[in-house]
Amino acid sequence: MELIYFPLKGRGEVIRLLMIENDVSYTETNCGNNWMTEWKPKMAFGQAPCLKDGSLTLVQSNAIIRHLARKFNLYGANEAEACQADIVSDSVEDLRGAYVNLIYKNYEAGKEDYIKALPEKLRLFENFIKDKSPYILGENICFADYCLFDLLDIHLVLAPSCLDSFPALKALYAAVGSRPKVKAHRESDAFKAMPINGNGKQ
Ligand code: GTS
Repeated sequence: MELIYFPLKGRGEVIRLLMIENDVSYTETNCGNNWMTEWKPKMAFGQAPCLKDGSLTLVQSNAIIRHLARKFNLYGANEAEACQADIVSDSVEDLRGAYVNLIYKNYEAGKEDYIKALPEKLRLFENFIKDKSPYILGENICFADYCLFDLLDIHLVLAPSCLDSFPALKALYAAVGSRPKVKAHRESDAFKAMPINGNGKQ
């Protein structure tokens, strides 16, 4: 596969985790050079990431994530489980949207209020997942676990104590983070050197 994206964690990181966990051999193409002139016009909706998988060219990070989830059987064992996974991943997307807005549009003025309002938002995730462990659906990991893991990861950088009152979220974060391939990836120099966001704020 080929991941075309900026050299950022950003919306690429869940895609990377899904490929790494499933032993996909992939290359990364940095679309940051000549983005406006060369790359943006090639993207169906003018944005990256883009994933090429054989004859498929996909944009929209969540479409890419769901494609990989179907391909690697990470979409739950039945309709009820698939719905749970969708609910969590769409809720992750809602909070990611607020996070991206803060980072790119209102960081200095908005950070304090954002962090103040964060527990209320994380509490909803905690309540939704707390009956199952260690993953959202119980023993078997699904794609939304990676989405939630990455969301928690970027929020831990913004607000290092944000999980202190949320044991289920803490447990999920630890469970995904200690999976051997995830752990090895996160210990790599390339991962450590890669910024979370494109403007240096985090
Ligand atoms: N809904 C899209 C998705 O989920 O893929 C949003 C993608 C998006 O916002 N991409 C940004 C982009 O292409 C980069 S990043 O926010 O993921 O870092 N920006 C350049 C542009 O010209 O819009």
